[in-house]
Amino acid sequence: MNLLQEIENIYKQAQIKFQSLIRESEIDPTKNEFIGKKGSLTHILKQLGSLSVEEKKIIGKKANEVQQAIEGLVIETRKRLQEKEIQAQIESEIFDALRPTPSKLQGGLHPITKIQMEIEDIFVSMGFHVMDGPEIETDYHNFEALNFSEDHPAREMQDTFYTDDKNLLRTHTSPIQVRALKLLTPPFKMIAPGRVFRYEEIDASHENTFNQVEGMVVGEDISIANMLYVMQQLLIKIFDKEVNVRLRPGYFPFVEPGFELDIQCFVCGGKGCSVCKHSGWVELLPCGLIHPNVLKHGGLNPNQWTGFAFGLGLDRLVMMRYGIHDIRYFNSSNLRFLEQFSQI
Ligand code: FA5
Repeated sequence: MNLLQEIENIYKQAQIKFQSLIRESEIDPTKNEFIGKKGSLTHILKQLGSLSVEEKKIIGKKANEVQQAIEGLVIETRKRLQEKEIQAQIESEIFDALRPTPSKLQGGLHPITKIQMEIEDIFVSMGFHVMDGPEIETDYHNFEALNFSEDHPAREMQDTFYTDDKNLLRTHTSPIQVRALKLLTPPFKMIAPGRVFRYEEIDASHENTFNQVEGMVVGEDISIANMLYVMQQLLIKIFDKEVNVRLRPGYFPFVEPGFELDIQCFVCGGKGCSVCKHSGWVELLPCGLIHPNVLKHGGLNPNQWTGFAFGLGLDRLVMMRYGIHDIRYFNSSNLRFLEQFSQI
């Protein structure tokens, strides 16, 4: 076979070989087979020295053309395989919302959402409205109307993020008390679940983003006994077993008198752990009789109207109900944690 034919054959082989490649990593070794140091075309080029000037011209020209053509095959093949890879990736990532998922991957409600829904049902069965309020609040609703004057030291306990226009991420659900007083005609009963935010040092029982359920009853002659009855009903229905509670004085500018209702820690059974800060008790349900100034801000006459309010710490209640030893699981998006509740 003469050299020209050999060169033609090398090109044909190269075409077939590059066409058959399926992985980008195969391109360089294949290129070397033909035009690398020990490639078949290089081998022919090395023989050019022994040819006549005339033959050198013809064979050399042909060899150069084929070398360029093989370089072209390399570029073409790389492009083809890269496009194929991108296409395969796109196809593997297609999200078909209508395709049924294997049951293990099916979504479920977050444990906090579940208990919130249960609490709403319990209160609706007692004749309460369920209300909502904005997460970005005015200073007036979050503090001022709740009897926290501008320089009140109790504001320090609830630091938060402020927007440029002096609004803030609400630090509790109590601003909905003020909104309810303006919106509803007394006598009324309402609860308002929602997410709240505080500049907080995070630990096993403190988050910077957590959930509360505000409760408020307004009527004539509302007493602490009425308040305790409602709290008791809530705890009996949520825990479905006897719960040890303790009531102690608590200070909140918007109630008078104010109380802290603590429950015995379910995580350690009262022995002491990181959740209850080794006290055996967990602060869960602060409450009290509505301060006359708050009623006035709501446009009600405190000589006629009375009431009680409470602010349940929903995350901690869920922790007690399921014996969860760290609040940080709730916002962690950890599927191993969340899946445990999807079947409950
Ligand atoms: C309040 O937020 C008052 N607004 C509650 C209230 C309402 C009192 C109506 C009286 C009348 P406090 O800061 O204690 O109070 O929070 C209420 C509950 O939220 C606590 O008992 C606790 O269960 C929960 N809580 C407070 N801070 C955190 C936090 N950083 N992480 C998780 N839960 C929290």
